[in-house]
Amino acid sequence: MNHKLVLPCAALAVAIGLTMPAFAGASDYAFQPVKAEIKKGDDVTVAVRLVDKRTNKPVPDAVIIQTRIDMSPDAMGEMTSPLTPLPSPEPGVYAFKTDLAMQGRWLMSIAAKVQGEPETVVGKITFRATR
Ligand SMILES: [Cu+2]
Repeated sequence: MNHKLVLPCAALAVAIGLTMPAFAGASDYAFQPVKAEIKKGDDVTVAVRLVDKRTNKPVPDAVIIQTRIDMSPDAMGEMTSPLTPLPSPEPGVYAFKTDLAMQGRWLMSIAAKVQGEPETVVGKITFRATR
């Protein structure tokens, strides 16, 4: 490699790395509960809306790569329940079937890939299972 090019290239890489988050990043997106209170029971639907915080618009066609729901907000992090994806009820809404066997708070962790966003978008959404 030409010696004189090494430094400018490194400087450019640093500049790009520093300026990118100002334009876009995973923090531009947020997951929100469609309905934060759900009656406890088997085969209940939990749904989250993914929004672009810059425009407040829902974000459709994200690829959900990881999900988990557990009772960690009520100190029962080992109490989990399987999540089965359901067809999206409306653009930007991601729904899952699960069993909320116990009354209390359930934390859903979700990771998604959004079109045009290189970073993985993650969310933590609390649902309250009621009697
Ligand atoms: Cu529990």
